[in-house]
Amino acid sequence: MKNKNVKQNMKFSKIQKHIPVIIIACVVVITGAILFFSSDDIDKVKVSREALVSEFTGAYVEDIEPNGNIVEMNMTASESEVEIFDGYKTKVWSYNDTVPGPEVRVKLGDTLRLNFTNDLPQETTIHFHGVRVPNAMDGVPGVTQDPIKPGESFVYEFTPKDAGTFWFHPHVRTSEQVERGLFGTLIVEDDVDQKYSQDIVWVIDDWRMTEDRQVYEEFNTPMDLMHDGRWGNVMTVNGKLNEVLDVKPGERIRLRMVNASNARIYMPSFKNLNAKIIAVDGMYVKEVFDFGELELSPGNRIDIDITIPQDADGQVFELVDNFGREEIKLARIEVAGQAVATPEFNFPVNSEVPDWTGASDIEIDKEYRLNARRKTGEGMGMMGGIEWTINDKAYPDYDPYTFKYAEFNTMRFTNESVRLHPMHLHGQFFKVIARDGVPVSEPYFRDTVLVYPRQSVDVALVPLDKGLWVNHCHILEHAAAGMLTAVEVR
Ligand SMILES: [Cu+2]
Repeated sequence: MKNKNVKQNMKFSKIQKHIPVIIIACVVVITGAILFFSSDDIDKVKVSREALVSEFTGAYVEDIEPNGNIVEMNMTASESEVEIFDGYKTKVWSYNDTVPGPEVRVKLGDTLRLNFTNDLPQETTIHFHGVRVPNAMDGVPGVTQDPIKPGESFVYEFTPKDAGTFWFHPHVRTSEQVERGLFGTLIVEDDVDQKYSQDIVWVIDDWRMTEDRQVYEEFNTPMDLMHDGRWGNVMTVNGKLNEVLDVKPGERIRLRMVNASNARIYMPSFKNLNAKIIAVDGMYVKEVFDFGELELSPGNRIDIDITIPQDADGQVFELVDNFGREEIKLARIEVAGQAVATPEFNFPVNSEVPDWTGASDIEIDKEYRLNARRKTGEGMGMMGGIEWTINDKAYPDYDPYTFKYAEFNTMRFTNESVRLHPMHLHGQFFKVIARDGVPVSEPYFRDTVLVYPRQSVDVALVPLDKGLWVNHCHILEHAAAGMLTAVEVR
């Protein structure tokens, strides 16, 4: 017995000695099992491309039945003069003699017929930014149409498929022609618009001007190309240095902002005035969010819904830009008069915008590496030429990519440079699904997304519009220096 006891004690003490090792082993095995099974295999059911397409269905129409009403207008691009600074005539290029050009308004379902004449000393075209037009109406020379020569005319005709805020500009020597003043807005109205007290467009632009208040006529300078494009020294809203919107207390305003600058990015907000973003790049958001939290890159549009407080008589609300180090005043709202009843209705959101949760797990179909290189055969140093590349190619050298029509497609913009690139895709809306590999859920579609230095941005789309569509940086100097490619939807 004694011996047995001793033996048992010895066994026990052996086990005791091994307890720490056993515990550690158990912890390792259990932790491993948790890590192995939890994130990928148990909790997360991987989404399929098919499921993401069906979630998208209904977010916007594939096509629209024209209502038979044709809105016909004549538009001429020509050299003219405008008065931006009191007492100074600034020579510009304009549509119908104003900068911005016409604010074209149609109702959803209307067909726009634009009889366009080119009276400029250069070839030109018109591109309707963000509008899902038939491919032949997209205005890209060498891709969808021949350039319109001086003295020639062209009829642009289409029925916009989406209501919202859009704009148009040339797609020939764009960095020069837009800077000289060629741009206008296309507003496609829906029934909601009639409910607002006022429905206003503010086109924000910057100009690089000389001391005698003329457009500085060297375009695509090496400095512009090496940096973030041509940033101006004069800021205008609707072509004015001090744009003012007069409102009454209680009014509810739909304010549509367009960035028509060649390169400048804004982070606009109102001082002391709450406003909600209801649409981005023309399209209603799924959930409204605070104005002041979204960059307005060249090409982008932001629509906001503002209710002027009932007790705001005599107040002034300034629109300011805080993208750079110094705050810039852009325009203002001045409140005066008897208060009016505020129109009451829900924010006009689009509940069909897909969340696309899990979309960032889908494999990236096409990566676009964005970078710059010295142009071969040119000198060294500051005066040397630079070209901006997508996957090591500078337009007109490009590698077209095919989007599968009505399927879930993904693309990644990888910015290998230290410059900003607001990337714009013609003819399609997309959604940002990840930044630097981290899933994000923006409650809205876009047609232009800002890619910060060294950042990667993943986007997804279900293309419903067939054709060959260009895809480029909307810093117009970068596009001029090669940062343009094309995708074919088929
Ligand atoms: Cu760029």
